[in-house]
Amino acid sequence: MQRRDKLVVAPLLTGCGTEVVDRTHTTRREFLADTARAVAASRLSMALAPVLPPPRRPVPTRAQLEWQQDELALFLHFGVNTFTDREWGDGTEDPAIFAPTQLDARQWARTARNAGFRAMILTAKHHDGFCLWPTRTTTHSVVRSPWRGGKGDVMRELVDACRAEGLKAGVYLSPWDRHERSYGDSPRYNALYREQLTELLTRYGPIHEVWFDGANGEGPNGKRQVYDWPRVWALVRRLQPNAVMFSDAGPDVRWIGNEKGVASETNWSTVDPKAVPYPGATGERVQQMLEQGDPRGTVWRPGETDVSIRPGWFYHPAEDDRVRDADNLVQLYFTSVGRNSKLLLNVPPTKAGLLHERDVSNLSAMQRRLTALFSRDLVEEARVDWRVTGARSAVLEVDLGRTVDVSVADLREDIVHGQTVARYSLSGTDGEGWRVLSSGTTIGYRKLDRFEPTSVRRVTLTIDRTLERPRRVSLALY
Ligand code: FUL
Repeated sequence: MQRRDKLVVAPLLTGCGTEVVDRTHTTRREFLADTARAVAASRLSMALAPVLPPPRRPVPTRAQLEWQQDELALFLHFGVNTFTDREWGDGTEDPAIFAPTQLDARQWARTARNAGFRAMILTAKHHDGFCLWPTRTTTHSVVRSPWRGGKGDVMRELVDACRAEGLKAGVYLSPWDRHERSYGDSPRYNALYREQLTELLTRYGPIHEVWFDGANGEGPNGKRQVYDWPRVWALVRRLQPNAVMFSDAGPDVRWIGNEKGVASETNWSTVDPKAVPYPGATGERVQQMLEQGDPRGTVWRPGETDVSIRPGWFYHPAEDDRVRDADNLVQLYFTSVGRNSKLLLNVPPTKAGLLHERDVSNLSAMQRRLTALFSRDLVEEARVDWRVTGARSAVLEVDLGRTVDVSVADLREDIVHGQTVARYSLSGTDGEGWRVLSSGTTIGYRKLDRFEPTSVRRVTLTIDRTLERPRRVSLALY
């Protein structure tokens, strides 16, 4: 008697589902023998099967990649505080005090573009609740100000200036609102906040970054406002799918953990999203995640370094002599962009509505310094040899063909494929002994190392540890 059985072979490690093998058996013994052979074969295939590739490590979205490649964005803190000379308004300010006499967003945009910046982000509403655009949600706005006869719209002027100068536009909308009566009445205020966002994200064309700060005070009813971040984020995704959202908790870009302009030397663009559950969360683990990211992180969330060119975020005449100079600004570039971050530099407009001449001239001096510094890459005409030396190590050897002085190394991973370097060192020789020029941990989008000018003819970059099979790292020397 012949029986047809369907023998089910679980492929275990092959990872491609269950195979069904059609066999013909004559006796029960044959069936058992066949089964035993199949099990042995499957064991063999277990032994021979390649180990499953580890889950893919995170990579940036196109928006996150472009955001990082832009390197520099200008932050503009402007509003009633500019006129009261304060940092935080309390919401009782009379809208009539907002009266810039020469507001010229083209001057902001030209300054930004000439200094190498690629985007501008405006505080459309700060904690005082005064709206710089004619919103339908409140009368506490430019509509009640004498500026442009109550017909003005700073957001519109910013966006138009960005378009005219080839910059991207972004918006800051403070969730904390010290003017709004519904603040603290959580569902009501959350609905108003979403309406404000909707106006900002539907009236002005493409917005490339939406900036959320986590400030969360008490409402006039004494109750703490509970923000509904998941709904806010979903709204932004729907209205501006190409925008990146910034906050401590991302979801696209994270805060770098301080406002001094200094990213951590170790800076992974991946994070564990559970470690910073909402903007404004505090704690040691939160702080470490913001500063350093996490090599085992499951999401791509690069860090943004926000800092002001002056001590305050808003313009104060008393700080005109305390504007960061070109040296200081170049240093900021090294400690932000040069540490796998992006620099969001605040340059606050004056009461006139213009960027102060001191700030403008220091920015353009910074740009000249950076252009001069990076004008000639000595590796460009050199012989370069890249070798993978182990599962997690590699070496890049450069022969410059002649002895030259170097003082800056510019290292880059191709982050389209993610970030993998965890430790490296760079050494050079002019023919007599090798000297360590710099060493570090992460590289990411860009790592800039400055060191004492050193004469070298050959330079070796040793990648000691990576998280995955090493991918080529690029090196430029200046
Ligand atoms: C902080 C605010 O409290 C400051 O005023 C400023 O806007 C800064 C960028 O974010 O949380």
